[in-house]
Amino acid sequence: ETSGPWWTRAVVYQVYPRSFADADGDGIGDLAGILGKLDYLAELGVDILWLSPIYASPQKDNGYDISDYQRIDPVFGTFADFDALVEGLHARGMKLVMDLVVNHTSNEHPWFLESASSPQSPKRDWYWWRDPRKGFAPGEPGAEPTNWGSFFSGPTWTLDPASGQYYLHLFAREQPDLNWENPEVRAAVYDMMTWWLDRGVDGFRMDVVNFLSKTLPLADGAVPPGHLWGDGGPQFMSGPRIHEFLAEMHREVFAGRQAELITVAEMPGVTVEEARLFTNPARAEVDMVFQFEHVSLDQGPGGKWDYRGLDLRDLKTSWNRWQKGLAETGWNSLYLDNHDQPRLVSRFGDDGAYRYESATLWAALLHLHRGTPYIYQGEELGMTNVPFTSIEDFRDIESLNWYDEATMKLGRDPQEVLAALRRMSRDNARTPVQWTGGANAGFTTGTPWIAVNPNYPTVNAELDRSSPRSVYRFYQRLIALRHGSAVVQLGRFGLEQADHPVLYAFTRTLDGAVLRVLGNVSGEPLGLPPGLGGGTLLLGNYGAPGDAGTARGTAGQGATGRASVMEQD
Ligand code: TEU
Repeated sequence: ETSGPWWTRAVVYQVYPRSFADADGDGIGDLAGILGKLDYLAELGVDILWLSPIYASPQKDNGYDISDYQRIDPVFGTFADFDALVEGLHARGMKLVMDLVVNHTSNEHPWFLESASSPQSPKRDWYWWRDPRKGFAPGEPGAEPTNWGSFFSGPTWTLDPASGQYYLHLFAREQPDLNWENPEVRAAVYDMMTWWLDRGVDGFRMDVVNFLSKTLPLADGAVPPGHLWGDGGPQFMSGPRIHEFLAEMHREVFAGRQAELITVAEMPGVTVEEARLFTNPARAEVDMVFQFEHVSLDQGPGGKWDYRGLDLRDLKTSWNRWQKGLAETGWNSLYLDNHDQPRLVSRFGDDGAYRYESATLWAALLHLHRGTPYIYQGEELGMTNVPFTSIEDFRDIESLNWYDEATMKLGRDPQEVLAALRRMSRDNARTPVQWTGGANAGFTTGTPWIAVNPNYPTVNAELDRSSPRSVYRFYQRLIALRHGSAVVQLGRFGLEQADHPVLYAFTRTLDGAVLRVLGNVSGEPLGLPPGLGGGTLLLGNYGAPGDAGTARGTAGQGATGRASVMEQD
């Protein structure tokens, strides 16, 4: 059997610290809370903990707006707590991956305060400053240097009245983009990364890292129908110098280190062809990418709020392309859930009567592809989307800004916008992890910063782990299967029945061993098509007569296929 790098056998667990576990009762999760759950994670069997940002931050984007890269925000704890977490993880054979957010800082970062202090500031060129568009006065509508729209609604340029210049922010105005063309910026980032590695960190998940290189000169993008602003994506996604920057980062920070480190590049918009280059070990850029194709298949031209439901065949086509594309060189990340996505069992499956069957089916389908699987906190409990009732229930800047833009600028019906938020808002993934059926689901003794999902009495770790139909225990077995099976780790992927609307059938082959995975994502029992025999891993078709599952596995219908994971030779 061939064997690959250690992370081909690893499973990652993502913690979004403010919603994981609160030890000091202020209603916000913290490092001490995570420390108290290390045995829970060790028992699950995960190898790597990816920790979303804990750095000093005004928390406009829940920590993805960093004001000091080398300080821990007091809301999460102290460096003593951090060192205890590193020690606790390493003592259990687990690793710590930190979130690296260096496409932008907070507008309260000293670098930005200095840069914004004057056009003559020595740090002016650490960010993107531009005069108003030719022929426009500062502040005049249309004066923005380009017509790009922000991911969080509105323009990507904000005026600094003192200088009459605009600064660029692909995300919130509180998240100014660093200018990676400036070697001083790159050197400062590399020094900071080295500082964290020296503190015992085992690697980084790099936030929108393919946005670092912008195509120059900055120019307008096409305005998609129904949109207020242009699409700058083609000019900042995987721009002209991105490979140069990532190769330099690898050389300056990682080369020569003996420890087994890992780098995960979050790359919205990355293509398979580009990912082959980014993750080709011979190029020494990054180990694996987080791509976004499969989490946009259920969206129409209006983007994430324009929900169209998922056709399984589109998912099979997309994942097959990524499996084939990175089969020889490179490596896939496997995820359906994270802090930016709604809960998978609600989005792709059935979060009602057949929540267990659906959560376990999708877990098996995901984990048995070739790549490193990522489990987002609560996914291992089958946590679901949240029945938000009003805009006051939301906290996420992306959702709140969209609500304002859609209702105030686009004249959309607030109830329709709320329905879209209920289905796709990132806050679906950010309500507290549900540990028990007790007060606040055992997350905090205080008032949680965002309300606990009201289904916590029936969906919580204590109940799930004592149930004969435990999602947690199913994930445990999936992880153990990956740890022990070279076929699962490295087996070549082969899609079968590509055109079947509700059967997801694929094989994994290595050194003559064949693993067959069969998943019925519909709500109806499914007779297996002829010819699917031989060594199999059977995901049973235990579909119950629930709502008539359609080919489009939309929330509330779809998967009831139960999964039983066993490998037969
Ligand atoms: O997300 C980048 C990103 O592409 C997301 O904004 C995604 O497009 C959007 O949320 C889908 O609705 C990263 C972080 O994961 C996210 O939490 C941050 O808000 C963002 O970057 C800015 O740092």
